[in-house]
Amino acid sequence: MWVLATAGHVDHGKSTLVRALTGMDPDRWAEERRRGMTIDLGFAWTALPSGGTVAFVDVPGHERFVPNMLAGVGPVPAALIVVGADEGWMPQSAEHLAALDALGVSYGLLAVTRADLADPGPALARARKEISATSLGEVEAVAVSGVSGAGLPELRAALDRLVARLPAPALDAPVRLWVDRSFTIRGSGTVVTGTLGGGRLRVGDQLELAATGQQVRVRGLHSLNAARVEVDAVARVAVNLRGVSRDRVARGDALLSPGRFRLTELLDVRLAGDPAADLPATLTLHVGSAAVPVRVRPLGPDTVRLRLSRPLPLLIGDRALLRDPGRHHVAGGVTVLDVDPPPLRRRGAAVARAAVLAGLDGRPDLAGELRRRHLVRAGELTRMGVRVAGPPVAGDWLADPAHWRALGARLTDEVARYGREHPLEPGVPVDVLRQRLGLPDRALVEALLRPPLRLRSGRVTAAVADALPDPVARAVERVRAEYGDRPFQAPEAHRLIDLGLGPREIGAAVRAGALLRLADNVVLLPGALDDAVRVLARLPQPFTLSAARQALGTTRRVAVPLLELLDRRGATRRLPDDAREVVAPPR
Ligand SMILES: Nc1nc2c(ncn2[C@@H]2O[C@H](COP(=O)(O)OP(=O)(O)OP(=O)(O)O)[C@@H](O)[C@H]2O)c(=O)[nH]1
Ligand SMILES: [Mg+2]
Repeated sequence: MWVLATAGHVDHGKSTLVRALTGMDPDRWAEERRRGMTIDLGFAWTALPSGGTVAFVDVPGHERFVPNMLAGVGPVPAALIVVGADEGWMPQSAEHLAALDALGVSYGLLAVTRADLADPGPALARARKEISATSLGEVEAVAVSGVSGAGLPELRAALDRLVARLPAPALDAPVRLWVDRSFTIRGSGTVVTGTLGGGRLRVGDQLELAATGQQVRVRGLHSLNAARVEVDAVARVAVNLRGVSRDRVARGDALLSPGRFRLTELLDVRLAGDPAADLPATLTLHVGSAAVPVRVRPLGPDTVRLRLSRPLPLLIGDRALLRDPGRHHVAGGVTVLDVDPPPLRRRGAAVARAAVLAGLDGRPDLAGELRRRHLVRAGELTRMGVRVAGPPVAGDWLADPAHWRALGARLTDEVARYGREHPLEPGVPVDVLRQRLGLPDRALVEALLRPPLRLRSGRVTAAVADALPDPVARAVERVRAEYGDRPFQAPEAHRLIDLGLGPREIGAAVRAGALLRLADNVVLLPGALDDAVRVLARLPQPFTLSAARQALGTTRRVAVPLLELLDRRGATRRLPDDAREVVAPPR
């Protein structure tokens, strides 16, 4: 099934056209039928010549009901724009188009209706011109009459061509069903409806209501008026919920896959439309079927921070729009850049933040998020809409590689410092290290340990220092100090000699686990193997020697034996074409 929303000025014939196409009346209310005007969203569907089904969310055109219109369009990324041949382009034609543009809707069709009343040519030319300047670009246009039926076969054929182009939904996506209606059915209880844009719903599923966090269970499902056990996106769907009373769920709420969304009240966004500096301090944010008052704080020329009056389940990259309800003005489209932005307390923080936002585009980017957040749980990133790849450093913690290396170096320093401060204690308690490094989890301290550091009865000790003769231990310490922050660069042969590390000394250090030998005269610090796998796992797989060398920031002298060692250890696999892939993440 495909879903399209209508759009267009009041009385231009949207509902009449939907009725002519589907045989169903989208105006559900007696008041709508009496006044001959759509007030709230209407729903109807029909089979297309190709056999596929298209459902319509029919929206009201009157300017008073634009918020209802936006609740219908929000979750539907394709539109049927209707313009009356007799009246032509009108204010709500423009406002609806501005809304579609702000939401980034890029699939649509133009129907110039009431073509029995006037020559459709001028209206068609004007509408096409207006539409072509938006995210919709060039659209197919058809002249029709909802009354005589002229042009309807052509419109159906054009609908078929349009839906064939619509992108396939992601069925493995978590469910975020924006509620556009809620009502009760006697004997069944609460029912909500919405447009399912991604994922899959099944009877018995456990879901979560965004507004209250309440857990609910799917008791029954309907799509196109038929009971279903399972409904795949894209679909219009009615969900009968167990465990929630009708007054606890309303339009603007969302049914969510549990634990898969972060509810946020603070957003940093990029604007397309009015300059940030021109925005009023309060506006209404429309996203999905929700409309939420927000306070606006400009950060950069086209970036602002929004404080929402109630939390919403938003993801990086979500599209939304800001509207000034008083002026009937779509202030602009919004692309969500960050759903968990840092507080701006210090002087100059806003300027610095604007500089960060200038480099973001709303495409979730794992490496960038790690760079900015340093250390973050995988689940938290997933809930922001970031696809997590590559192994965690510990538990479900992901770390920025450079930050992780710096932490490793600081850990070594702290262990040494504690040793000087408490010469009689057998090492540093893990929790002391956790606190000194400002880490949120003991598991991170343990994961940072590299020989010669060891964990013994809850304390970290530098074991090798005792096991190695003094001059060798000092030489290893020098290597660690010089190369700790560039773990994939090996000291040159002459540097090893300067340090007093001849073959025998290197042998002793390798046996004690203080150095790692890749080849004659090529040694690294012992953590380098795990760190290398972590870096390589983030490359597109498989990767070439040269890609690995660049990612590791090293030379062939190190990269070749390093990869061979990883191959032997089964961490990487060499493919017939000499490319490699990461097999097993480090422990
Ligand atoms: N002659 C003629 N009349 C039409 C045609 N389409 C709609 N009408 C009439 O125009 C009036 C408005 O039509 P609707 O379909 O209610 O318009 P709408 O766009 O849904 O209006 P809102 O929902 O209020 O925005 C009705 O009286 C229809 O009968 C058409 O193609 N030809
Ligand atoms: Mg209507």
